[in-house]
Amino acid sequence: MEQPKLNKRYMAIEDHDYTRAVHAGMKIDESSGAVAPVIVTSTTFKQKAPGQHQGYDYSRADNPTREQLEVALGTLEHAAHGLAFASGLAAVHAVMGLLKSGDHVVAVDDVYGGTRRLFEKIWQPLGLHFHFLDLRDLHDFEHSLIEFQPKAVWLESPTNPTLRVIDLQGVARLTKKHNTLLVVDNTFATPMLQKPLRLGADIVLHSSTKYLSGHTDVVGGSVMTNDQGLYEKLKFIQFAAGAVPSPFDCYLLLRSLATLAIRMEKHCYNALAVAKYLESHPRVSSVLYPGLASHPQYQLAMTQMLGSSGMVSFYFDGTLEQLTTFFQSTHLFVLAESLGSTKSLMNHPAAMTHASVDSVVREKLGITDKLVRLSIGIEHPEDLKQDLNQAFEKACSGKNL
Ligand code: P1T
Repeated sequence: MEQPKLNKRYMAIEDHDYTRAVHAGMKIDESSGAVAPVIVTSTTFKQKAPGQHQGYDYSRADNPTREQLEVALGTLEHAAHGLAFASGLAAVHAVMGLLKSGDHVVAVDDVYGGTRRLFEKIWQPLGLHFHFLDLRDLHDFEHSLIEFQPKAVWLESPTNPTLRVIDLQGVARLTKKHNTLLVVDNTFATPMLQKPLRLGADIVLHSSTKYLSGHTDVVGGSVMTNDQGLYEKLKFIQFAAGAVPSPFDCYLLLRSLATLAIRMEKHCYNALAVAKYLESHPRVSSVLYPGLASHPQYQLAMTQMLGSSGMVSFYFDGTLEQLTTFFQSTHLFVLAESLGSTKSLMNHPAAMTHASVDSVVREKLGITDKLVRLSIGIEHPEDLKQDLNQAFEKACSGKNL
């Protein structure tokens, strides 16, 4: 088997991030000496006198297990502050709470379908104005800042599901110039592979459900920032609106974060191997993966990311009937929503994660009926390639061909 070279095309996670991932937010419990995080399930805490407590009065406001997770989340993004939410969309919703009716938002057009739905179905009727744009062209982007004077710019990079890469430093330079808040959804890259705050973002957000959790067993969201004022507002929204994760989910996430660096290393390695395999397959018309030299923003990805992560999309060259057979024929890849798991997953964005996006918009973005999104897990890459291979064969052999 040809080994991808251990260089920037594969991954170059910062040395200390391996250690940070293991130790971030971890503290020995002083009362028992417990090394693993203690799950504090109590919703309420005894007060010595009315209003006099030991830092915790009610778990929606503060909880010791959540606090450990929030320290860990902040540490991994190299941020002063981290906040944990009940889901990625709860985190998005909380950040949107910073804005008010009449404000404009410029958002990347290829944003996760659920984020777009939240913007269009919940926040737009409340008076916010959204402009969904291709943010790859910085000239057009600056023009939109001048035209709409948005209060916030919202982007993902790489985007979901077409894996476009946006120049974060270039965008940040312009949002600073035009005094606009820059929010980056870093779910696909994770802090191991990309640190948007360092590149100039004001707020970084994650669906912790994905790589941060990594085992398809926690729904969560997180928000990180270095800005004290923004943190205080977001902390208030977290407390007042109450979309907090359970202490058990916080514990699971803390446990998962310890292996984030080594998982991401393997996701990157496997994804490059699978992307190269797909690129040479006759039933694949094109592959979208920022780590492939054929990706239009390959150079940019190589400079702003430390690895291309585990998401690979491709266009199936065959009929829809054949594609359905392909989806039904894998043994390792599971046809399921979500991503970032140790297990490999596959998704048909047009019918699943992005079904809520208007079909004309989908088509324009390249989210066609033939687009397949793979979340490459940490299995052996040869097994993954073989699994795809036999599924292609089943789908495209005999009378189906
Ligand atoms: O599912 P939830 O934890 O609420 O996260 C929402 C979310 C936010 N941002 C990005 C980039 C996402 O991909 C998601 C969720 N995405 C999927 C479920 C998916 O399969 O793409």
